[in-house]
Amino acid sequence: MKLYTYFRSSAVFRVRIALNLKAAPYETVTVDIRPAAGDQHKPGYRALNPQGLVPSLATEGATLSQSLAIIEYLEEKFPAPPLLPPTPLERAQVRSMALAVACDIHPLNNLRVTRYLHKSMSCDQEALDAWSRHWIDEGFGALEAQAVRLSADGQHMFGSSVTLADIVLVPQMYNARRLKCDLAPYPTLRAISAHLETLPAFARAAPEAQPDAS
Ligand SMILES: N[C@@H](CCC(=O)N[C@@H](CS)C(=O)NCC(=O)O)C(=O)O
Repeated sequence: MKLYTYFRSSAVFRVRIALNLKAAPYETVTVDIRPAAGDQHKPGYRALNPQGLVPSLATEGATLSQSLAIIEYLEEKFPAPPLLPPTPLERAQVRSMALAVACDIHPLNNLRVTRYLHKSMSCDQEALDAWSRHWIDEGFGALEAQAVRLSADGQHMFGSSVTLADIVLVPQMYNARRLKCDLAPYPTLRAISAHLETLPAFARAAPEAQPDAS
């Protein structure tokens, strides 16, 4: 498998964690998404991923996009260890937390959105940071309440083992710290993330541990 990656992308960070947890072998190709490089917009990459976003995962003669679809693919191909709990109700609870981040927080802070706000709406960096922090704050408030209800040990978003919800939380916490969000109101999320970040699969997936980190 070949993962198209950029070290600081939180969507790719999710996939790296899942690949590590599954001990699935993969190689990487760097797609530098910074405006000066703009590799994601080049025709060669667009042919693989028409959205022009990372991650992409080349596998079995196809190229998959969307981090959660890729992780669900990995879950089916490599069932151990499971990233989703056994019952339909529990799986829906885990997906609900993962989607709250992946659909309702992360897209609003994405590069193409903040670039549009800057270029077309004349927002300066201060306004952009305030925008990003607002949506993280809004999302983390609800996520904290869900984690309080669903975590069994204060170290995992759901129950007492790693699930998809944990895989999505840690990269979003990384973003929140980069944006200097006030995380004091989210003690449960902070404790869970602190624990997860000590696990080798998460530590090896961290942005600063990537060969393209700069
Ligand atoms: N929903 C997508 C989001 C992918 C995404 O937004 N990737 C970002 C990096 S985290 C990206 O490629 N941004 C490039 C750009 O905005 O031009 C997923 O989960 O894979």
